[in-house]
Amino acid sequence: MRLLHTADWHLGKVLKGIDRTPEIAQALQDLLELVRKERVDLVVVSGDLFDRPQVSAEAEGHALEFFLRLRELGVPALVIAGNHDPKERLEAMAPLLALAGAVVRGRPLFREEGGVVRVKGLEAALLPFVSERVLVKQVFQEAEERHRTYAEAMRRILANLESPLILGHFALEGVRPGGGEFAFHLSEAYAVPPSALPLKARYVALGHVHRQQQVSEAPVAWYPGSLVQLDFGEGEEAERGALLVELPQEGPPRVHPLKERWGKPLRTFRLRPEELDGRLSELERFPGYLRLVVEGGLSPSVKEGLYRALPHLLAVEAAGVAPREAQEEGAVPPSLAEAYRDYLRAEGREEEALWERFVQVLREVELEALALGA
Ligand SMILES: [Mn+2]
Repeated sequence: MRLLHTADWHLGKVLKGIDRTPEIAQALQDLLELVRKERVDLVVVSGDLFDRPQVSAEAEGHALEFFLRLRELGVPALVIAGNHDPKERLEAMAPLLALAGAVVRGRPLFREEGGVVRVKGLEAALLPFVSERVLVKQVFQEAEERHRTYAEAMRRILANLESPLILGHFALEGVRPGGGEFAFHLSEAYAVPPSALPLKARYVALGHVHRQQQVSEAPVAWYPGSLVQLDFGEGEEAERGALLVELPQEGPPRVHPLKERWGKPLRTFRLRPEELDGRLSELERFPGYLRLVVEGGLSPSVKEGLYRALPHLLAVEAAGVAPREAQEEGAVPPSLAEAYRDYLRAEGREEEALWERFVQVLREVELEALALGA
């Protein structure tokens, strides 16, 4: 059996006013061509089809077209919601997409509830993203078990769903972040230990982290990465794209990263104000989108002149203040929820209700930020 494994499309992504949807749609067109040419049997989409709860009609249209064209090719698909997806909307669309041969899951289900499906003779588990509190509540239903962690809940549900193929949207401990993911959902509270992956799985098709990488050998688990470079924080050279996975009747899967690259490059140029004139032609020629980080910053009028001269310039920042710069590659972003809990503890105020309220507000802010395309 030959799988095409993809994730993190982020249709509807708007980066500083630029709609990236056409670049992502081009990637999807090319993937369809690959499905045909490589005689793919099954397409696997491991979450984050969309960038936020409300996306443009155009973005939604591209997703629907993708599955309808797969149907024309006679190729079924398995789809789970990621943390960015409008999961209720995906659930609502599921019966319609089922007509196109795509099985779509917006929320996690245990095996006995339909969390495991059979497609072309292959058993596959579908584990969409769900927030920590919702998952813990779903898995540990007894009130005295509510202190359990996301990792424990994931271990329990993964064991329940154990199947030859597993789709999941979460960060495995030790993964190298791509830089453009939502930091809170990569934090320690959301890290799943590799030992939680059922050994009997033959291939674990992950989504969530935008840098392509293999994260486990037993069982074999990969992130395909995003289709395009979504954010300046994601390295221009970082691996990304899609994976072609051969799953033989027996023996280990063979995973082939596709060499195709999509979308425009995003590059940050760091320079001193006096270097600007000398490097202007280099900036003009750059074929992608630019961000300038200038030592000491620039006056509003110089900035304005630059934006006029360089239509592909998306941001001018003063050195040292860009928040993303603080996140060194590979560093584990701190969990605000954890930090607040530590603070309360240090203050001698272990008030669970207060902490819960904080997490709730944090989540609201988070959703708001996603809605703004952050
Ligand atoms: Mn994502």
